[in-house]
Amino acid sequence: MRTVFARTPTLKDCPTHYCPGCGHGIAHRLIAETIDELGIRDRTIGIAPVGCAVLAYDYIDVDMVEVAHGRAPAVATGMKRTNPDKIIFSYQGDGDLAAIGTAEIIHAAHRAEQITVIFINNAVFGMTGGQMAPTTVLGQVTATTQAGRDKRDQGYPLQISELLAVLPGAIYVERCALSSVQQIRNAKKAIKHAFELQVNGAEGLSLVEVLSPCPTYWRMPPAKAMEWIEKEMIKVFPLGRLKG
Ligand SMILES: Cc1ncc(C[n+]2csc(CCOP(=O)(O)OP(=O)(O)O)c2C)c(N)n1
Ligand code: SF4
Ligand SMILES: [Mg+2]
Repeated sequence: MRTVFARTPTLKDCPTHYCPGCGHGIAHRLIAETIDELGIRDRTIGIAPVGCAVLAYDYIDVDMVEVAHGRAPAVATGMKRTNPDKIIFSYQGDGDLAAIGTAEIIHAAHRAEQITVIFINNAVFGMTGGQMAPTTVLGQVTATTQAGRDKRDQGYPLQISELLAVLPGAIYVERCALSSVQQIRNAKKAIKHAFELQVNGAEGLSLVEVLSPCPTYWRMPPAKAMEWIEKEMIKVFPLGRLKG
């Protein structure tokens, strides 16, 4: 029988711990494909987050380091500055990057660190039980906003890509989504471009924000979660290239 779709070598051949319909596995595959297509597996180092993707090092077959919650850009800075020939990427959730780690990502971009950041925005703190994140949209029910997020009590959703795009040290910022085959293809292009910039020695930080489904804590089946990204999330987090 002819193989029409195969596992890319940098994605390990093992089951993941993710819930059915979770976006993390799709994002891992896009990163692994990119690493294989660019031929950089032997010189790439990844940084795994604290969050549901804490075990990313079990799935993406490159050297990886686990760091404290939100601190990936600081660790990536040290790794890239001391190993300029390596390709350094961080993989961070919205709790990790847009809550506890807000200062780290803003200052890493401000310093024009030559790193690649994959920012998985699923609008909740998944790992800890679905609490509100800075990226939770208005009206969204979470474990800590049982009546829906209210701007008077919890403020507005934080659009971190727009914030970063104004910094001169952020050379490429794009937002994409995992809500359909077409969007997943666009996300792949964006992730590949972000890695290519670093491979080519571009002087600055590149970040790809990925709107990613969390059916478990959005309390809906996987197919509905894909629709919810298209209908609700994209209104707040418009897709496209913000910089570069
Ligand atoms: C210093 C510190 N504070 C809080 C926590 C608890 N904690 C673990 S994961 C997490 C949030 C994870 O959410 P996110 O980064 O959005 O990742 P997701 O699970 O949604 O992919 C929090 C608050 C921690 N591990 N360390
Ligand atoms: S809780 Fe959400 S983000 Fe975490 S593995 Fe399950 S679906 Fe994915
Ligand atoms: Mg999250």
